[in-house]
Amino acid sequence: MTPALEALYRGFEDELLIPLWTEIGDLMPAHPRSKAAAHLWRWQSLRRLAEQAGEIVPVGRGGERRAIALANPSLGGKPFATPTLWAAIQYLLPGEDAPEHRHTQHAFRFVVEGSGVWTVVGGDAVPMNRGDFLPQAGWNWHAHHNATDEPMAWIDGLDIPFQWTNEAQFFEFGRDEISGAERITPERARSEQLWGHPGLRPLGVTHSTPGSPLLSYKWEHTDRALSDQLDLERQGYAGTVEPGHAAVRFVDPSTGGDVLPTIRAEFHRVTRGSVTAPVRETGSSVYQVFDGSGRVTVGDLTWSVTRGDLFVVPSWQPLSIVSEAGDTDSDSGALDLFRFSDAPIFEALRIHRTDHSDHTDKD
Ligand code: GTQ
Ligand code: FE2
Repeated sequence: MTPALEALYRGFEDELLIPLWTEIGDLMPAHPRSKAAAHLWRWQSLRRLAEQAGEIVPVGRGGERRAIALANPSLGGKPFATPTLWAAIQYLLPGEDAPEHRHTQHAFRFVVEGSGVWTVVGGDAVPMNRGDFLPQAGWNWHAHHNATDEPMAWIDGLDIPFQWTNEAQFFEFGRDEISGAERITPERARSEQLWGHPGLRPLGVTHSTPGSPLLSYKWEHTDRALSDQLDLERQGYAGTVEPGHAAVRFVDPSTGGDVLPTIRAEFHRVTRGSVTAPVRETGSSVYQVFDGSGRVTVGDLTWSVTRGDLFVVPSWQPLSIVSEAGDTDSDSGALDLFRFSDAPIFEALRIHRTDHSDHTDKD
C-alpha cells in the first residue's frame, strides 16, 4: 500500500466512509450465500426438554408462553431458525392458560401430535388436533388454553426475525383472564363454519384484515387432497409436482394467495421409494416431518429423519428428499412433510428465484 492510498483510507475512516471496491465480493455476491446453516433438530430431544420445562417453568403474564425456539448455529446465538423465521416448540399443561396478547408478528401453529388445546383468536376458540394448521395474522388478540387432562406440544412459526431486523414490531398485553364464553371447547371454530367449505365464499361477511380468515386447516382435508393427487397419478392423470411427490399450499380462501403476508405454508407427501429432484430457492424454509421416515439432503449435509424432526433449508441451498422405510410406519405409507417459508416476502419484492437445474457444483 502506498502512503497516498493509506492516507486516503484513513480519510475514509475518519469520515465514516467505506469504498465499494474493498467490499463488493461480500456485499454483492454472484448468488446468495446464506449466513444461516442447514441444521436438524430431533423432535425427541425437543419434546423431552419441553416436558422438563413444563415441570420447572410456569407459564403466565410476562414470559407469556412456554415456547422454546430453534436457534440456528450460525445466526449469532439468536433464537432465529433462519434470518427471517422463528420456529419453536410450545408446551401447555392440563388446565394451563397462555394469557392474551397481540403483536404485529404474523404467526401460525402446526400440530404434529396430541390434542386438547384451544387457541382463542379474536374471541373465536379454535381446536388444535394432529395435522391441523392454524394461521394467525399479526395484531389479532390470542390466548391458548389446555382444557384436557393431558399436556400438549405443538410448533409455532412466526416472522419474528424478519420484523426484528426491520424494526417493525409492536406488542400489547390483553386481558388477564379469558371470560367464560370464550373458554368454550367447540369442535369447530366460528371461522371454520364461515370459511371452511371448499370453494365457497360466505356473502354475509366482509374480510379486509391481512391474513386468512380461516383459522384452522384441518388434517382430513390436507390428507385427502394429497392422497387424491397420488390416486390420480396412479391412474395416469396430472396433479403431482413430480412422480411420487404430491404437494399443496395452504391459501387464504378470500384471495387464493398465501395464508399470511410474510409466511407461506405447504404440505408435501413423498411416496415410499420416491426421490425428489434437487431444488434451490431464494429465501429460507423450515420443514417438520409429520409422518414416515426418509433421508433429506440440504447442501452437502444429509440426515435420516423421522416423525417430528425439524430442519432448516437456507437460501439457495439445494434440497432433495428420499422417502424410505424407517422405524415408524406412517399412516399414508409415505414421508409426509410440513413446510413453511418466507416466500411471500421475496415474491412481493420480486426477488424470488427457483432453480430446478441439476447443480452438482454447489457453488
Ligand atoms: O403463542 O402467542 O412461539 O407470541 C412466540 C411468540 C408463540 C404465541 C411463540 C408468541 C407465541
Ligand atoms: Fe403470540
